[in-house]
Amino acid sequence: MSSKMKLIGSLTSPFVRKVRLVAAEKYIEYEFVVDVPWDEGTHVPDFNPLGKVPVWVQEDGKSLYDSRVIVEYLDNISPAGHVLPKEPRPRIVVRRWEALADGVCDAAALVHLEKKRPPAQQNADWMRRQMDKVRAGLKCMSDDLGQQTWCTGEIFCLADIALGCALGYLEFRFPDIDWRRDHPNLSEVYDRLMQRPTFRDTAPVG
Ligand code: GSF
Repeated sequence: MSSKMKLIGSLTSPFVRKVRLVAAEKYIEYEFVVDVPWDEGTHVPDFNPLGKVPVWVQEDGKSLYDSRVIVEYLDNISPAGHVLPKEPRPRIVVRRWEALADGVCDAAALVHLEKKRPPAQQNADWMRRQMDKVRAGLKCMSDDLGQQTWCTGEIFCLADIALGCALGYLEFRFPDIDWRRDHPNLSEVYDRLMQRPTFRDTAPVG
């Protein structure tokens, strides 16, 4: 018996936001099941052995993860609003943008987790190492974006979605990182992205 497709995730994860944005930009219907993997009674491990969100559950009950696989799946199942180029070379450029933006989120999320530990157990060197990745990643994104409208030029695509999720996550969890001052072009592109209802509807809350 097939049921509606489901997305399992939290309202703050930048990786979950990336999937929500792609589904919204492509008018894909699904049920959003809010489940925070850190919560005591989470069901996430029942759908993803890695215990991470997002997890996409297909009509036949099969789970998909991680966010990059889910995004590629969504882009394939609906002809509307493609977010990934079909041609190999431009496609790789977009995937590298996604890897850079996701990597900034990975590093930032590790620092966010480390800060939840008792102060005596927090490793300053580890957090500094991760924040160096965040800062270097921001500089690379700013350099690569330059003065273009979107990451890969004149067309909005997954690169911009991934970039927006990273910037929105930093704004939400790390207000002390002043990327808007350090990189005015990133500030402009995020404001441009936030003019889209899909971005406003998926901004981190909580
Ligand atoms: C990363 C997902 C992830 O780290 C993806 O989907 O792209 N490569 C994966 N999710 C975090 C929440 S958050 O920081 O976005 C997660 O589910 N962590 C739970 C855990 O046990 O690590």
